[in-house]
Amino acid sequence: MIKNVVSMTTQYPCNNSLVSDGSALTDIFRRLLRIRRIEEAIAVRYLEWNMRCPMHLSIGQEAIPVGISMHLTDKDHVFSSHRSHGHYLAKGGDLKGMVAELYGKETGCCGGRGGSMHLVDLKVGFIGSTPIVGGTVPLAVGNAWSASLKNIDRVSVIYFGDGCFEEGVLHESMNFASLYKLPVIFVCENNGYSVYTQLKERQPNRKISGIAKSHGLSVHKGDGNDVLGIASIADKAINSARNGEGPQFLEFQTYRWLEHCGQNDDDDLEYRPRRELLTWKNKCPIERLKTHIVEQCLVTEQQIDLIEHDIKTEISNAFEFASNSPEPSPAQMRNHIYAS
Ligand SMILES: Cc1ncc(C[n+]2csc(CCOP(=O)(O)OP(=O)(O)O)c2C)c(N)n1
Ligand SMILES: [Mg+2]
Repeated sequence: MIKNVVSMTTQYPCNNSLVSDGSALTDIFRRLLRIRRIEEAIAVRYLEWNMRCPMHLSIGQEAIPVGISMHLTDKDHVFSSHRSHGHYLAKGGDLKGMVAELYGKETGCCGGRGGSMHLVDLKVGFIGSTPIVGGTVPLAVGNAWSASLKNIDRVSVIYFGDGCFEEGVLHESMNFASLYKLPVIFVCENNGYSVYTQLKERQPNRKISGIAKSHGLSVHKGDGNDVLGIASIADKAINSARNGEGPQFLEFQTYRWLEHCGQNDDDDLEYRPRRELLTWKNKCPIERLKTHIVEQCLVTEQQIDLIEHDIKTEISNAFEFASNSPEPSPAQMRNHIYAS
C-alpha cells in the first residue's frame, strides 16, 4: 500500500534488501519526484514575477540529498548552499513553508526574510543556507564541534559544489574537522561547473577526493544519479562519523540540467560540450529508479500515477497557501536583526 503523505522520518537500513523492498523504494521514488516536480513548478511560476528572489534549481541532482537524508535522524543537522531546495525538502522541510518563503511571505520558513538562498528551519534540523560560496562550511564544522564537546549524538552534514572546493575556508574547515575528529559529513555535489566554467579550466588535473584525503578525511566516491548507491555510501559514512571515526568526505558526480541561476535551459550558450546535457538527461536519477521498480514489478504504473497525483495536489496547495499568505508586517521589520 502506498502512503498518501510523504514521510521524511523513516530511516532505512542499508543492505541489499533495500534493492527489492517495494515499499521503501516507492517511498524513495516519491521523495525524488516531489523535489523534481516542485522545482519544475517553480520554473514555470517564476515567470509570473511574484517570486522575486534569485533561484538556483537542482533539477537533475535530486538523488544526492534524498540518498543522504534517508540515514539522518531528526536530531542531525544539515547546512546548505545557494542550491538549497532539494537539501531542505529531503531533510523533511515543509513544502508550504518553502514556497511561501520564495514568495517573501510571512508564513515562509524564514518569515519571508530569506528567500531561496537563505532557507532555515530549525524544527527539522535545517540550520541554514547562504549564497556566499563556502559560507556555511565553517558553521557546519562549528556545529559538529559543539556536538562533540557536549557529547551530543548528532552529525552535521554540509552540502557544497565543486566550485566551493576552490574556497580556502573549505580547506581550513576540513583541516580543523580532521584534527578534532568531528562528526561532519562533507558532501561535494560535483556537477562539473562553477556557473559557466568547467572544472578542468579552474583546477589542476588532480582528484578533489585526493585533496580531501590528504586533509585526513575518510573519502567515499559515487555516482550522484544513483540514489541507492548514494544511500549505501551515506549509510556507512554517517555511521562512521556517529561512531567517532571523524569527518567523512563524500564526492558525487552529477549534473545540473538548467542554467546556473534561473528557470531557463541555457544549453544554447555553448559553454558545455554538445550533447553533454543529453547524455546526463539519459542518466536521470528518477527515471533510473522508476525503471528499476517497474521492471522488478515492485510498483505498478497505476501506483506511479497516484504518486504523481498526490504530489501535484500538494504542490498546488502550497502555491495557493503562499499566494494567500500575508506579506510580512512592516512593524516587525527590525525583529531578528543583530546589528544595524
Ligand atoms: C565567495 C563567493 N564567490 C563567488 C560567488 C558567486 N557564485 C555564486 S554560485 C557560484 C558557483 C558555485 O559553483 P559550485 O560550488 O560548483 O556550485 P553549483 O552552482 O555548481 O551547484 C559562484 C562562483 C559567491 N556567491 N560567493
Ligand atoms: Mg558545481
